[in-house]
Amino acid sequence: EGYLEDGRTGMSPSTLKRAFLNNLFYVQGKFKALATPNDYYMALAYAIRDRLLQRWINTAAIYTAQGSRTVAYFSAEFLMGPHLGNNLINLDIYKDVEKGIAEMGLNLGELLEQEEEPGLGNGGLGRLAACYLDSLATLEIPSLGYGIRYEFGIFDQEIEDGWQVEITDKWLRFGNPWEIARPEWAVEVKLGGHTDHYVDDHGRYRIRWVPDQQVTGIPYDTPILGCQTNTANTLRLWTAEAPESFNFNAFNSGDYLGAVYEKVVSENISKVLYPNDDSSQGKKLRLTQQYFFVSCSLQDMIRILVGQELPLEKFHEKFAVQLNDTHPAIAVAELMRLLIDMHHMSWDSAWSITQRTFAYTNHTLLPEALERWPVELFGSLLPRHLEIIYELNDRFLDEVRIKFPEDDSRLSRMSLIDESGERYVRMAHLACVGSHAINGVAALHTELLKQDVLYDFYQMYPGKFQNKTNGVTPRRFMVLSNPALTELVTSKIGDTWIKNLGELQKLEAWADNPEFQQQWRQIKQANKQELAAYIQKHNGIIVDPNSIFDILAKRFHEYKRQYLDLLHIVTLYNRIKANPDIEITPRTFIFGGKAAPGYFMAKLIIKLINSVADVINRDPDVRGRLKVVFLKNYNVKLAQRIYPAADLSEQISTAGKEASGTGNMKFALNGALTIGTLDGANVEIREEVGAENFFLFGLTAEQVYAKRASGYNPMEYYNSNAELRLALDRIASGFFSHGDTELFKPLVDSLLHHDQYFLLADYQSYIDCQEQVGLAYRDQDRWTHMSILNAARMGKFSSDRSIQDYCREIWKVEPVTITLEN
Ligand code: 26M
Repeated sequence: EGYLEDGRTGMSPSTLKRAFLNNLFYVQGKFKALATPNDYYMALAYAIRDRLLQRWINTAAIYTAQGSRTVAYFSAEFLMGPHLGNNLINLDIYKDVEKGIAEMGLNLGELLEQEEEPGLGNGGLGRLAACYLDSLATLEIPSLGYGIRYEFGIFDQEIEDGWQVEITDKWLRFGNPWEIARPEWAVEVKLGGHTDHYVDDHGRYRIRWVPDQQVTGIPYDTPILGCQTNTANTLRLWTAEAPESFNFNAFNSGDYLGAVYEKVVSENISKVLYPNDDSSQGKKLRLTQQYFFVSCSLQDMIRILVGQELPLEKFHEKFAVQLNDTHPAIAVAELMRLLIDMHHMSWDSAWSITQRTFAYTNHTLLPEALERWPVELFGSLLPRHLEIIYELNDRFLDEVRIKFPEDDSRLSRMSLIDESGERYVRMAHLACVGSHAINGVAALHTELLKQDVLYDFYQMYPGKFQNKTNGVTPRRFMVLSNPALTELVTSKIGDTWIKNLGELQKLEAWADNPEFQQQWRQIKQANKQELAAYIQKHNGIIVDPNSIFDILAKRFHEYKRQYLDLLHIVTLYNRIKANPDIEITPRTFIFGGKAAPGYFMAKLIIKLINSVADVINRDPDVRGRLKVVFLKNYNVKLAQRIYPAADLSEQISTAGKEASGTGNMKFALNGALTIGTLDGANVEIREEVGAENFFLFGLTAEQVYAKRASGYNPMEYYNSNAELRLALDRIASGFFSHGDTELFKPLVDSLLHHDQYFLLADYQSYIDCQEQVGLAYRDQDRWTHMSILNAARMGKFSSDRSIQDYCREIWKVEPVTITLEN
């Protein structure tokens, strides 16, 4: 009573309100009559940021004082999604703030909508990094995320005449209240040039890198708050700037424009995220990005180490570095260079530290997606690193020779340099050799890595291989995105499941309780209604919330088989056209996802979905039974609306192609049932939920390999399956393209003549399985029972579990409790 809380830290509703109005006035310079929704968002964001800072500074102070062992998560992508809502959840003040905002006549949901999401990633790999930061903070593990502060993140997707159009993502347009620049910790990064081998004043042999370009890396820090803890870790992203002095000569010699040009070139390094999620292109700028953020980060870590008065020999004791795929794998050579050339350590000591520092996560089974760089390009950018890699390779191949004598083909298979044609540096091999642990991201994926993609490395270093099945954060993908379901669950089992997802199992006791079932259904229904309203607003299509919401949302890729989903849709359509009175469980097919701008087939599939949608949604014969919707610009924000509204989750990749998948986990956590193949983490999801609660179809990975080996002929399926033939013929006939028989020809032909991903082989099994889905949905009690069990059994797929496994089995780090005293 009468006591005034500190306006920047106090958590009471009245203090929060005062802080909000203060910020509106003093930060945004507005009063209510002139304030825009964005002003309100910013005023709230700054109020919340103030409350984070105290935790953030305390966390940093305690880590520094204790010299805590720290995880450094190196990733070219962090697909964070909007911060404000998540911070409200993790601070446990969402409800209070919602109420306070409402009392001022505003709507929190509308303010949250204002935040431009930081889309600094393509898809699964970048989102995984973001979930892991959330779990690391929640588990109170000292950790840093290191990456690139792209000025333009993943493009915004527009749809014009059914085609994907890319728009640059100007996410920093209105400023970013969540970051703080730290120019005092800027570092210099060298590029290009050549090396000098010389003898120093003390007669010692030394190597000097004489670069022809230099850039400055400026760190920008974002606090990563744990859930219901005082821990606030740091995401440190680097921006490239031209150094103040490097082009002084150019200025002196009067080449002003030349010097400014150099500045522009430097700043290009952190300009844009590459929008492809495979490694097909081999562009020099991409390698420059990778080296830039890795060098900045390792130098930063050395600064931290030295600041704590620890010797360089303790680098691997202070830090565990996780390489998120091979994108940061150049770190292996860079740490060697820093230790040897800059800090004069011996090769053997440097190598021992390097191997004990790094661990490598692989995310792909597609051999064509393994990163490799032409030796010439590599050497022109990183001449010293190429020398180091050659030396590493010599020593490594000696080791291989000792373990496997007289096996030249093994040597050339394992070499860090691919010499089968044009010469390439193989980044996965560098990562394997330079790391003490190598992991896949789901049990099946890890097994296939050992049997196939990394078979030789498994034979060489069996002890390095581990599995770490992916996980997702229940904070963002349940508590924040599905508040009604969160409340229902909490009313039955308390709220500790939020940090201990295994406790969801207690819901099994309620799976057949009629009242609980009804509440569960009502929430799903309300979530579907919200998505239906969104669809009406954005697509102008009216969908029926009583129909099955059958959803496929992920990046577009041939192996993910969006096209197989379409063949099912066209088959149902054909059935109705042939037999107008046929009984079909009404369905709304919803798609979302971006295609890489240069991926012709993926873009054509998007066009086909929109073309099929146009025809089906207009056809009175199917009214009330089928609708098809393509939601543009699938991103984290939209994903948070989609998962809670899904009845059916489509996880239909060709077995053996999807490393894990994480969308599959987010759907099931929100009570969707899965129709899926035995691929990636689907295998483990099915194990957890029980075969009777999972719609399985398709060939196994083994059967796919066998079929490929014995000569797969898709045409046989076409010839022998009338419904399949009708579906493909309908697409080829121009029925969905105003009579144009050329437009979709590449898609039809690729199935008939190649079908690399076995769509035709799996077609009938998929159709039959979908029939079972339709029947199951008609029995709503049975469906609800299955839905509850799916959510109840998702405990394993919390990213908290994944991170605990990484901590214990790879990183060997312990939690550090943060107190808020002082
Ligand atoms: C590489 C080089 C140049 C430009 C871009 C890239 C690149 C960027 C992203 C390559 C791959 C990228 O992402 C791959 C990815 O997202 N993989 C997915 O990772 C998830 C998390 O482990 C898995 O769940 C998915 O199965 C896997 O496809």
